Amino acid sequence: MSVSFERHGNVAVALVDSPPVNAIDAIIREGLLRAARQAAADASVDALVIACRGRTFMSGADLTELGSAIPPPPYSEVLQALESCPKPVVAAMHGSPLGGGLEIAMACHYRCATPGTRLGMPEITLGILPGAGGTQRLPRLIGAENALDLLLSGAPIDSTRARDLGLIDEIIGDDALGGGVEYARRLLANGAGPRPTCLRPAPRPPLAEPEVDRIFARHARALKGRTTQKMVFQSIRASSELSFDEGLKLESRLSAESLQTPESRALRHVFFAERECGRVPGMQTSTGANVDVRRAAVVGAGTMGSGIAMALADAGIPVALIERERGALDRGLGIVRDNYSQAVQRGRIDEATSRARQALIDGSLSLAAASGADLVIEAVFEDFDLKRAVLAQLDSIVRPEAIVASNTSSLSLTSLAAAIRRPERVIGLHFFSPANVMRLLEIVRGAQTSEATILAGLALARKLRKVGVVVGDGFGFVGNRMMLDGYFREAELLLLQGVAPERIDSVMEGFGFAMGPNRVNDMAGIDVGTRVRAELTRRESRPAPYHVVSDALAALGHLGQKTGRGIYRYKTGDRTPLPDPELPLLTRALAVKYGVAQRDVSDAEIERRCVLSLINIGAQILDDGLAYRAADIDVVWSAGYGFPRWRGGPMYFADTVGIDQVVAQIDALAAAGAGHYWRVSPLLRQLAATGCNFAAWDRTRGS
Ligand code: T1G
Repeated sequence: MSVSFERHGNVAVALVDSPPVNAIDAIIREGLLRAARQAAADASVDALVIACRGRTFMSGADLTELGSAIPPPPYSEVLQALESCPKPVVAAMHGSPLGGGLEIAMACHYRCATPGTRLGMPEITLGILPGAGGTQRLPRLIGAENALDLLLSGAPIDSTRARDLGLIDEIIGDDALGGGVEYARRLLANGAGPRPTCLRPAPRPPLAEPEVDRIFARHARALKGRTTQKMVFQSIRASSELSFDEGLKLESRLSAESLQTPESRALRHVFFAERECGRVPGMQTSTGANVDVRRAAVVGAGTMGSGIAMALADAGIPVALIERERGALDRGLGIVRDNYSQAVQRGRIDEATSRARQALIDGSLSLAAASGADLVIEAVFEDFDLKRAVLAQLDSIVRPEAIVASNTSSLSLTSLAAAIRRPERVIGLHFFSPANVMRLLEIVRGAQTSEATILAGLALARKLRKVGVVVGDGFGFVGNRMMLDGYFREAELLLLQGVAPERIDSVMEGFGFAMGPNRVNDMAGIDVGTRVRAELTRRESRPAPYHVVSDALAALGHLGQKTGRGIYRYKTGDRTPLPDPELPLLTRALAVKYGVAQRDVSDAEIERRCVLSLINIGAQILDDGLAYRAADIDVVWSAGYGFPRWRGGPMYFADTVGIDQVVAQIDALAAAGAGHYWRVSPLLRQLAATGCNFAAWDRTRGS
């Protein structure tokens, strides 16, 4: 970890080298400060270039430093030294100059970047207001409206866009250091001098109202329930209303405040949890053993299979998409085609990329097409006998070292694996629909799955740019178990008690879920859950009333959006849920049948019961050894099930409520007569008794 000071003739280079991502800590700040002073003092130096070794220019503040007081020197001192340097200072960027990294570049006098560079200010995704001058310098470089847009989005932009906006001056070749030095020489030859960003004119006040509204509207969905954006706006507005120094002071105060918000703590928890879950306690995750997937095959070209094929093709992996019948295969390939052409229409990819990706997907009517694959994923209809038969057939076709995966969402992987002679190479890959979009991948470990196979699953998740969480082979794995035994079951009990579905949905959307449970159920299809639960009852039993509303609706053929009627009603071609006047009749009859009393339930109780049910089953899952860490469960629920990321996931949320409180509330529900369902999980009880919480429990698990 270092910042070296090199000489390239009359151009000095401060070269940062702190793997893996050059996150800025005290050593880097100190090194840059020294370099700025040395360049200023040394008469033989005419210009200073800041560049980085490794895969990226500085990717932002070291987030592990942000928990407590940041050690000296402060960012402000380093940036001031760079900006006031009497010789031109050039930032030469590659990789992902993000957050504090980009703020350092903005304090330089000139900026250049390699063609593949992705520049951005992701702080909002961590609930942080930038604290190194970003909100004051960015508007001076690209205008207040563009700055607001970039800061609210948190997403990176490419070099071309950055140049068009005025964020960088030049796109150089692929070698950032060489290109940076060469650019500095050109600047010197042209007589260019220092050009401090802070001296550029402030953007003219006020920010244009309608444009601000449009920008906020553009990011409204992503920022639902959040507060950081208010600070961003306040700070950007200050850039045009206050002097540069006053603006910096305001930013600094707000940035420190932002770090203390519950939202920022929760978002940072999820950031690290998503990286931690790539490591399995007791396994050497980083040391090889990873099977390199060069060719893949997917059996079953339904919505799921086609989506998985696209996910593989998007990662550059050639894939055989296999179906039994021509018609089904054509439908699958049609899904692929439509998806890619939509992506082109929406400007996500260009025509050439779309063609290249489609060319990687090869339709076939024969299982023999799986013979050359390193990874075969079966994604046929969710039926045990069918899946087992497909796996048995594959057994004699696939290469002995190939990994065989099942995309089951509910069946026992261990039982399925018995169809294969080498069950150690069988794994569950539970993709979420649409598989080419959703980030979560549950990696299911069967009783005989080997370490090498699990590591290969994790490596695949990384290659597909998904977040892979290793889970045990219990009913519904982690996500669906918590949904069916916890959240959705509670939502159904509320229906039986006479609560309107739209109220349950609006309370849970108010809590921060993207969509309430009843809307999700209707969208996914009521029959999906019914089928999964039928599988469950072959293995385990659940006390009544267990999902009796869904089962009754499924029996009536009210399967949700696809039939125009489920928990809600729908007009043809319209997905807006409308109350179904017959639903209360159905729920009342079922309530009588199962002895459930109908009563008034407050919004607070709706929220409490839905969330506590998640926490309790989550704890049970940890007790049963089906997830390694509470934080893994947080990742599953925030990445795959719409739990608000800014609340950190259900287990983190439990810690913020207080484990004592959680246990007391569940005990109170049990005492109120809700019965067996509200038995506190032993782990929760134990944590409460020892004054511990999930974060502390995770720390005892190691990685
Ligand atoms: N701080 C500490 N560790 C970090 C880190 C950071 N900023 N970024 C990454 N890591 C670790 C990560 O935990 C992982 O560790 C390893 O690096 C590789 O990461 C003052 C306040 C740069 C695009 O938000 O988006 O600047 O698990 O697996 O896929 O105003 O990391 O291997 O032990 O993600 O190639 C703003 C966050 C900070 C950038 C690389 N910056 N990082 O992605 O690798 S706030 C960010 C990323 C700030 C200023 C404010 C990505 C990446 P381990 P990785 P990757």
